[in-house]
Amino acid sequence: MIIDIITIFPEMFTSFLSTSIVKRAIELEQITVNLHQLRDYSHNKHRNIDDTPYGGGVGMLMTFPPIYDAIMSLKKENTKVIYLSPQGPILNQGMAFDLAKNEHLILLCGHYEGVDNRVLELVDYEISIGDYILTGGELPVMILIDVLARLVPGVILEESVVEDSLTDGLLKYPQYTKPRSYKGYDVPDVLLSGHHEEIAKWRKKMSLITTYEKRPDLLEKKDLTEEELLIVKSVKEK
Ligand code: 4GS
Repeated sequence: MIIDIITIFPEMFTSFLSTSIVKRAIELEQITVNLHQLRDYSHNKHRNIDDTPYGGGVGMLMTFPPIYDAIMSLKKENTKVIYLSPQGPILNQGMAFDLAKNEHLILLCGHYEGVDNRVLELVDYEISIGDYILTGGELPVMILIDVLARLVPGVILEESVVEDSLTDGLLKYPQYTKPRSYKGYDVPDVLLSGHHEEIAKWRKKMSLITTYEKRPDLLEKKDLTEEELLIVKSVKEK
């Protein structure tokens, strides 16, 4: 996957792109990330990319021409353009799986009070990372790249993605590591039993219970089987 980022603060990405799994994804050439300074596309000698809104009002807007020129110079046949903004649907793991199938993304980082609305005509997806207001779109773009990098085949073990929280719309079951007992805090016996079928059953049950207790909203969006409904019902009754 090729990712072109349009930003007025390319330096913000330096440590993010050179650390941990994202760094490895780039080294393995599973993703290629190119940074583009929006000011390089400015139409004036001061390299401005913002102006006051028509009709009046507070603050500044990012102007249309530099963004148009940047997107058009980078866009290819198979490109999707994404604008990270609080006005889009909120990113979730299901959307991330779909976006990870793309060959080429252009990610636009917003600033100020937003963009001239004509920019939205060039955008395929407007996506938010959550219902709060940030100072710029760089962190949302890093979050999206982080989410996508681990879904591109070959970056992390496929089993890890399958086992992730939210891959099946449920939270993950509780996990434990050594020691089996510390100051009276014990690991559940079933995990030490070596009985793989029992362990799988317990994990499935605990995944449902954990989701019911911590994120009941996720269960409402999911079609549960008869067996799963019974498990949830038995927790509700307690
Ligand atoms: C988000 C968000 C955001 C909005 C950028 C105000 C600067 C800011 N972008 N998800 N202008 N939440 N962007 O807050 O994506």
